[in-house]
Amino acid sequence: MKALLQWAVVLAAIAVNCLEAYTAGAPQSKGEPWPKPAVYQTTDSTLFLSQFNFKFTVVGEDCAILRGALGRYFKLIFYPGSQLSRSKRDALKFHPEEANMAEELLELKVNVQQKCSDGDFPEHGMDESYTLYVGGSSELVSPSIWGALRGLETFSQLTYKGQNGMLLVNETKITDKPRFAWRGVLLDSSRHFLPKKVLFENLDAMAWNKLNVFHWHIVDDQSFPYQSLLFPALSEKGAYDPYTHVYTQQDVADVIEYARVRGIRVVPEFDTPGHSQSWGPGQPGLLTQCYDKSGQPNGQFGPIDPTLNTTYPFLKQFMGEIAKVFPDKYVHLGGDEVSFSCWQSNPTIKQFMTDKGFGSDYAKLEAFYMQNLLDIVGSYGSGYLVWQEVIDNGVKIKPDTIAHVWKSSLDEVKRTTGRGLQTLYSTCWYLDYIAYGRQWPKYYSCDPQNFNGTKAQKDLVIGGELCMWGEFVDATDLISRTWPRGSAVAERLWSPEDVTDHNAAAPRIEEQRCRMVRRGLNAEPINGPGHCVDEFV
Ligand code: CP6
Repeated sequence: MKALLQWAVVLAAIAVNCLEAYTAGAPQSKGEPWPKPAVYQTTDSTLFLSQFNFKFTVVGEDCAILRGALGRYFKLIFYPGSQLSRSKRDALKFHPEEANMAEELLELKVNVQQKCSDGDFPEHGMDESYTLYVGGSSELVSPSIWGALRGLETFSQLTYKGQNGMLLVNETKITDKPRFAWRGVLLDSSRHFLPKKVLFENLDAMAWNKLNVFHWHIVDDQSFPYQSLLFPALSEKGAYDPYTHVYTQQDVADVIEYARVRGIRVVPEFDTPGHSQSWGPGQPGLLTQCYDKSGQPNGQFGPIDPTLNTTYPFLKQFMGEIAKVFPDKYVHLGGDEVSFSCWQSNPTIKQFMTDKGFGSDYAKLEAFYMQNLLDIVGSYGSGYLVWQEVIDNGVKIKPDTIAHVWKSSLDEVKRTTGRGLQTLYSTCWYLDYIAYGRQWPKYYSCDPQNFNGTKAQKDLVIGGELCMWGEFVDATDLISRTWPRGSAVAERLWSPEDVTDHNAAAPRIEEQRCRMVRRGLNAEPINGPGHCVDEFV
């Protein structure tokens, strides 16, 4: 009977999949950008490019971020996939005798209008707009360096290899800017350690999809890989391995720098008072002692103990360090999934509840803790995000707090924005969750502003984040599980509201996937059977 049922499920899956069939075998190399630009006019008029003659010319403001990007994009355009051997690269080289095209694109002028400095950091609400003209006199114009980075990505995507192996670009006019300011990826380096190399790969992929926030869920119950300056025992005792499975201060700085020059912010999350088991060994006295029925400590620990007068001085020092180490104005303070059973078992906490007049409402104790934590972090001038429970539990929050909705429908977004809070949406983008068949149209169709609310409420939706929780994800599967399904989220967050037709998007996301593979990323197939032109050459 059970076997029969399994067969029924498999057959149903196949049937559904056939209905949704999409033939991925079409030629993908057309130079269609992903995510789709706000205004995108292209023609059949074609130019060719060669690596011997083409150059970027800086005609506006100049800085090291720009120079670095020009180098990266030159390589991505002419030598995608640094894994290609020298001889294979030579085989792809431009052969003048094949040139029967009328025009060669010799130059792209790059015109950044506002001064950029070598040490600039991307920030929430930065200007990422640009205009790009490719044709007679090609130019990329952007107010800021961040828009120039987005425009260079688009330019690189417009180039494609023609029938005779030459690199081509169509005459095109683009005016572009993001729909949402906050377009994030959550990675979890606690459930499994994620080596720097794979974090870098993921940051590359984010830049290729115009995503701009790396939400680093760096520690959690299972391990504490962040090597703290002030409290080194946290990772000494809480990391899976205190030598190999830690992010040193240098590692953290390297990740922030790799992201920065790509216009990506790094927002760390230190999730408390729950999800904090790994803090216990390195900071004795921080976690709540749990008691058994006979009133004896049972040797287990619960969430951070909100009643001890040592808790807040520790948090003040620790969060002070975090505010210095991570330059972004925002830090994520967690506050999700706090289990009350250990708090309920502890006699000191029971007494504290009585003294404070909380009765038996432990959400009030959680709110008390979060209140103190928010005041501490606020005193460092940081802005913060919290998971939705913190709002649901009625914590008095600063008006600039960002609510992060992860477990409820858009009704919750209606509520949080109704209370005047900026809101970030993730519920529909749990990409660590996998299933058979084409899943991306579902991610593509989810719109964080698709609730019944006022214009003011819609404007408070600052964007969204895909979540890649780490229980079943490590360096071996992180990339293929995140990409290219994450590209579906990226287009939803960047492109205009009316870009919603997943049938029209299918050949374009197919090209984006093949582009990422060509650039050396292990992005998985998402449209069923097919192939990428140029694969395995
Ligand atoms: N870890 C933390 C998690 C989750 C959350 N917080 C989570 C909950 C439910 C699902 C997936 C992940 N693993 N710290 C919730 C925000 Cl389905």
